[in-house]
Amino acid sequence: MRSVALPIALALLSFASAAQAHPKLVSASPSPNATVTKPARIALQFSEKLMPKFSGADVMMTGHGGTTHPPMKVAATAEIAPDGRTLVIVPKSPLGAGRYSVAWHIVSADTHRVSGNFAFAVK
Ligand SMILES: [Cu+2]
Repeated sequence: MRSVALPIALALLSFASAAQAHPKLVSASPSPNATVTKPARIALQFSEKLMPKFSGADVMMTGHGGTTHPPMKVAATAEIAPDGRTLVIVPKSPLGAGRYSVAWHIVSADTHRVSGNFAFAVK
């Protein structure tokens, strides 16, 4: 009996871990490495629902006028859109021309923690 039960247990285990894949960033607006005109908001859509309390992003200005400077944090609010899986960041004042990086960290509803970052430019 043992020789049959073990393979079944292993098969169930691998099925369970496949079902709990980590959340992924599906799309971002502005998209990574894009140059855009004054975005009113930055939207990051993930593959799974997020826990609002543990999900957020920091937006940093990293350069402007052709120069690079130490990252300067942009004042912004972050909230989860009604779909439950999109993190929306709204800068308190419009983003000026320059380069920005977005460092995001999220916890999905199944408690997986993932983080990442990308850059875009405003012309
Ligand atoms: Cu700057």
